[in-house]
Amino acid sequence: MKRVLLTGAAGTLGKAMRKALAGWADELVLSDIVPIETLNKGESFTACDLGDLSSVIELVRGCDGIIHLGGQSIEGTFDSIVNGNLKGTYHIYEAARQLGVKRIFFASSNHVVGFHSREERLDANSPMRPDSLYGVSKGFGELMAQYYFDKFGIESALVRIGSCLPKPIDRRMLSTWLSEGDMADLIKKVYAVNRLGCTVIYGASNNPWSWWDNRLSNFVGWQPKDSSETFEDEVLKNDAPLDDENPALLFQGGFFATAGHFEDE
Ligand code: NAI
Ligand code: 15L
Repeated sequence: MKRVLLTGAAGTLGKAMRKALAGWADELVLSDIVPIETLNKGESFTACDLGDLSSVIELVRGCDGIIHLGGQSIEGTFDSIVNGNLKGTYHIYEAARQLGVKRIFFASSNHVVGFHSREERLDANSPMRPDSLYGVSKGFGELMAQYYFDKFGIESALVRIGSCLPKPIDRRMLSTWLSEGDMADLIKKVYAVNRLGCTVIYGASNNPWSWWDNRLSNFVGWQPKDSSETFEDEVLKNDAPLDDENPALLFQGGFFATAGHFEDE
């Protein structure tokens, strides 16, 4: 890869991917609404609000791939989600169309399907059942990607990330955990595969308790190496089980499915 844009570069995953992808692209163009002061070799930084189309077009100019992590990453009011996630994702795709970028890694979320029961096994054909306005916004992003693929041929990986952090920290994450190394490897595979199309991929490591089946995206060649099993004893010791009656236990999205609904004032 020559010049790849990383949106949301100041965030948790952005920081982790900067490290894990060092040297992979000739230039990693970091962007965020929050400034990044210290740059490593092969990185540049451009501040940009994803909600502003003309700034996003200037940001995307000269890039040959986009890893789109930027935006609201948890539940919030509708207004808080509109700018980064609805407008922002549209702006990324529209800039890609105008400037000829052919492939996008879109950080979707497990919360697109968070209202499925934990008894179900999901694959790429399972219906969306968002558990939050945040989950709805990721579903919107996936549909935007499909539209730009069908009409303009822009390919996307729609990566329904589970819980990406250095190690699983609660019982639910024994099912949803994605290691940072497996995530970085997925990004590389997404840009290496000959034909990607517009493909849903569940972003989880090789966890024995996973709820998700990635056989429909096997052609991408991603084989996660890590497993939450390594941390099972530690998690069970440190994270008390939820009360059996807690409805969060029923749903894959956990507390996103049961937490309060934020209303704009
Ligand atoms: P984060 O909240 O730490 O990072 C998001 C970044 O986007 C922040 O640095 C923020 O400043 C930036 N941002 C927000 N609004 C913006 C705007 N209008 N313009 C420009 N930048 C803006 O989130 P995290 O954990 O790093 O997640 C990255 C992406 O992956 C998010 O899209 C999130 O929804 C998705 N994801 C993350 C998961 C995880 O386990 N960390 C799980 C599922 C999805
Ligand atoms: C997400 O989509 C969030 O961005 C992240 O903060 C976690 O809460 C994750 O899902 C999860 O489900 O664990």
